[in-house]
Order: sequence, then C-alpha cells, then structure tokens
Amino acid sequence: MQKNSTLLTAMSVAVMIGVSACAQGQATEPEATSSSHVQVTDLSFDRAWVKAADDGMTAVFGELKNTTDHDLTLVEARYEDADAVQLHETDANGSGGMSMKEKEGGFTIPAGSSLNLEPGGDHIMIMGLKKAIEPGEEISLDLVTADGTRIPATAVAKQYSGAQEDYAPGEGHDGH
Ligand SMILES: [Cu+2]
Repeated sequence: MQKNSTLLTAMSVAVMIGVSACAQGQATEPEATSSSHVQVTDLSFDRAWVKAADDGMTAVFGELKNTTDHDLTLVEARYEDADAVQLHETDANGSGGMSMKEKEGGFTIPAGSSLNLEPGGDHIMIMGLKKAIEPGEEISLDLVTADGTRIPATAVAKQYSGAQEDYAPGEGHDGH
C-alpha cells in the first residue's frame, strides 16, 4: 500500500514537472524509484547508436521521440567516460565542407513528433573519451530536458567512417 502510493506520487510528480517547473519545490525527487523499472518517460531515444572510437571524439545518433502534447527541449546529455558532451548541429561551412558546432538552446522536439539525430545533421557529441567504445558495446547516457527531467538511454556502438565534420567551436577555424 505504502509502496503503491509512493509510486503514484512519483509518477504524478513526473507528469507535473512536464507541465510546470514550479512543481519541483516540494517534490522529494522520484530518485527512490530509479532502481526499479518504472518508466515515466515522455521522451524516448529510439534506434540509438554511437560511432565506435578508440579515443578523442565520437557522436551519438538516433530518433528522439516526443510522445507528449507539448514541445520538449533536450538541453544536455551526459556520458560518464568522457570529458564533455555537447549537443551539436551541422552546417555547410561556406567552403564546400561541413562543420559542426554547439546548438544554441538545445534540440527542440515538437509535440507528438520526432527529431532524427543523424550523420551530417544534429547529433550528440562526446568529446575527450576516457576509454574506447568498441563495436557492439552498449553505452549508457543520460538525456536532460529543459524541465530538468533526466532520461536514461542506451546506444549501441557501430563501426562508421562518416560523420567527419570539422568541429568549429565559436569562430570558424581551419582544421589543418
Ligand atoms: Cu559534433
């Protein structure tokens, strides 16, 4: 009984956070449920994959699916075994190639719709790998939306030779 009502509270809190950030104050975080498999996720990351890499940078792709009736914004992604994770967009760099940079304001996924993260487009950039990501390996990520919801996700590593866009933080630079 006690357990059930706690669960219900956690679920309605999670729903409320989606509607109003103000709900956070009195909520004793639904942290207690994190060890169980309760899914309160209204954003899913389908067919997620990561480019296998020994070191340096790599990128995560897949389909971000918003099943709510309001827009969601992904503002942050976290991955333990790297120095930094950024949300990137890719643009023509004006000299015939492609370059990528941090997407200001994050990724917006429209209500009831999807955003595809794919090579040559938006992607989650992992920088400063602390250990290799081998093909076939599954990595765990956390996605964080603008309302503070944390969504655990996994991505399977694939060998992939594309997605070699230059990284251009701030002003343009040439990669050589
Ligand atoms: Cu990138």
